[in-house]
Amino acid sequence: MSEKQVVKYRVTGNVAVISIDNPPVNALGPGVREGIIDALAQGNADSAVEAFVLIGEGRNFMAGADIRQFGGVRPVSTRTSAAAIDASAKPVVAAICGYALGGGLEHALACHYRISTPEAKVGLPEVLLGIVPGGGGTQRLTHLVGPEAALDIITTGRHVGAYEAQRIGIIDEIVDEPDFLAASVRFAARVAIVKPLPRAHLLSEKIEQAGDQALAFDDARKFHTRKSRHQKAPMHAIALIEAAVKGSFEEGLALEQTLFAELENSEEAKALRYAFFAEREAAKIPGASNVPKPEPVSSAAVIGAGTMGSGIAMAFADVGTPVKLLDVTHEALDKGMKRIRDNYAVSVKRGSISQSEMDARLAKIQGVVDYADISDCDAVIEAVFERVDLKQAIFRKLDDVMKPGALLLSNSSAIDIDIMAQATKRPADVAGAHFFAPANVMKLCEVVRGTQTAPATIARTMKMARDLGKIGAVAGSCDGFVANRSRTSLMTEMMLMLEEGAMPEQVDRILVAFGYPMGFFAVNDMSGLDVSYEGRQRRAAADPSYRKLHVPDRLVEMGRKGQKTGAGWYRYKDGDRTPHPDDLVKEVIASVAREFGIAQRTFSDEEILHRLLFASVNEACRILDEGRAYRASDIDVMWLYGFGFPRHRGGLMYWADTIGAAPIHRQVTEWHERYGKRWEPSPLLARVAESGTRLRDAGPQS
Ligand code: T1G
Repeated sequence: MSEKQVVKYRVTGNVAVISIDNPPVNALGPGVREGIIDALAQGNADSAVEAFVLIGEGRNFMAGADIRQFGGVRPVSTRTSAAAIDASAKPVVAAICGYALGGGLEHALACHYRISTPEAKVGLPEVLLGIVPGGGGTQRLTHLVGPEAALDIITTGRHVGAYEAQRIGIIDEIVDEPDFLAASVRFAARVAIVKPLPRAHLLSEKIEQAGDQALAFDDARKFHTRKSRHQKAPMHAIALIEAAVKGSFEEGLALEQTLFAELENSEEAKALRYAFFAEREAAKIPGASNVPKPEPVSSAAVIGAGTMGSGIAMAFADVGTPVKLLDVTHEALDKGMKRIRDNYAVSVKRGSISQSEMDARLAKIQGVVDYADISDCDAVIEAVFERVDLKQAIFRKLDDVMKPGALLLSNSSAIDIDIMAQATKRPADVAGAHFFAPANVMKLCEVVRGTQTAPATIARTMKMARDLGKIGAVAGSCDGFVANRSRTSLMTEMMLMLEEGAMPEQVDRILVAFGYPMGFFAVNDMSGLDVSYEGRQRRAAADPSYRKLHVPDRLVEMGRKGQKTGAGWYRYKDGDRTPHPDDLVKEVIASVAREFGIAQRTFSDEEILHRLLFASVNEACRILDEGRAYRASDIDVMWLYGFGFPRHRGGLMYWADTIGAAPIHRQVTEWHERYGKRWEPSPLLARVAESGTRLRDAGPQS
């Protein structure tokens, strides 16, 4: 069978159209770069051709290099095919629809003109994959837009919309016409006679205007030293932009090639590539291939105007979906609406959104107190207190009022979804949609399937999450579902290690050094030690075997609830949020240890890190063994997007593979002998260790 033609060439009038046809996103897979070079040669040799249009078939221009090809051999580099465009004797017009990202934008930057549809987006997201642009993008973009804009775009990897791209000089003209290709051909015919060809790398105006950017480069380095502590790519990107300002184009290309090669197979880049694909794999639901394409949720209701309910309502309003926020009293509703207005006002003050955007989003949120007012919504999300009886009553009510086919969802973080489903006559329509606080900010939405939840319900809830800009991942219904259940083991271990002598400040230092933005004790001081206190007391009262966490209990009973009381795990000076270690906490720990006869000792940093993470790795293996998660990489997605696990480490299970299942299993077995049941090794962990396979590839069948 002939190799699929990924680059097509045809001449219309005096314009040769080069179109990329490599679904699903026109990645620069095998044959694309070669095809572009061949088409350029063909058109430049044809006297009837006076200009080119480079365009993508389907929804996108080009999504950049084929990320699956990284680490392998690429016969032709983006640098080469981009250089062929740049050197063309006849003008090449990049006609951008959809996305032009990475190597895709680099090809467009090498073109002599760039036009786009109004909806187009461009960007150089390589740093998000732990690398730098390798096809001349750092040099050409800096020449085109100047160092300041180049620093912003390349070190953040963000997408730039068509109008902003036009304003800063990436896009020459925005074409809002039904036949974009025909308009592109007309544009090319028009510029065919313009000489000399405008070549981005020859433009120096924006660089000269910027003058000495030493301060800007220093500021960028200071910012990324803090923000991207463990990542080389942003710092290398800064060096490349500086090279574009200070040196020749050829020198800049050479440096780009060197730094790209250094990063391409770095541990950071491999982990970030894994995270990229894990996120997309999480969207795939086994056994749902015959489920029809789910309808969007075009209207929603949220029950409960508390912190979570308000945040969920904002998430819908943020994407323009009308949402009704229901609470049983006007007072509660007014409080929730005020919270929403205050949150938006903070965003306006910060400049994240404009006042008009705030007003538009508020207009999407309607407060109601009567269930009859939400009956027509496509989805309803219950977000009330974690009380079984209350949730059951609500789901009985929803079953009565909601239109057929509506999604009946619970934001519960732990209560078995089946309990809510059994309160209805339509259990197939019931699922969990577990958002993470703050719900309008955190990207993870844990979609929880009850035993009777229909695949179509899961698929539509996952689409709802994606349309909200969230990352959905499916969890089975068990205590704590998957994300919280896998993390609770870590939190328990963290509290118990205190009794053995590991101090909060040591644990937090290790977690920050590992890559977390904040230590967990400092985070607990922010959220409040009292938040989980009541739940622990209830569990202790209900379950005599429950292992009480004496140290946090004592602190709460002493009134040390965290920042809000000026002291918790740390002491805080008036008005200052800087955590200061407190000898009084050490005394509480020592007192608990004495009372319960626990020997105090010092810990190595490695033991603390391994005690914390191995506990969760073992729990994640139990979760997979029970079939509560489809795949280990889904758990990694939950940790990345729900708990801020350092992305450059790939995820919990990806990181565990850097240690190895066998050493982890040996250590868990040793701790099982020392500490008892909570450390009982998961049989799945034992099987993976025995088989020598990877934890990140594990699934229920492992
Ligand atoms: N390579 C390989 N596969 C890709 C891909 C890529 N660049 N981009 C997407 N896919 C797959 C994806 O895994 C999924 O596969 C399907 O396409 C749909 O993706 C030389 C070296 C373009 C904004 O970082 O940001 O260029 O799950 O669900 O929501 O200097 O895809 O169906 O099997 O995300 O419409 C730089 C990455 C590369 C862009 C579209 N480029 N892609 O979003 O679809 S490095 C990127 C995206 C580079 C140069 C350097 C998004 C999208 P499957 P999707 P979408």
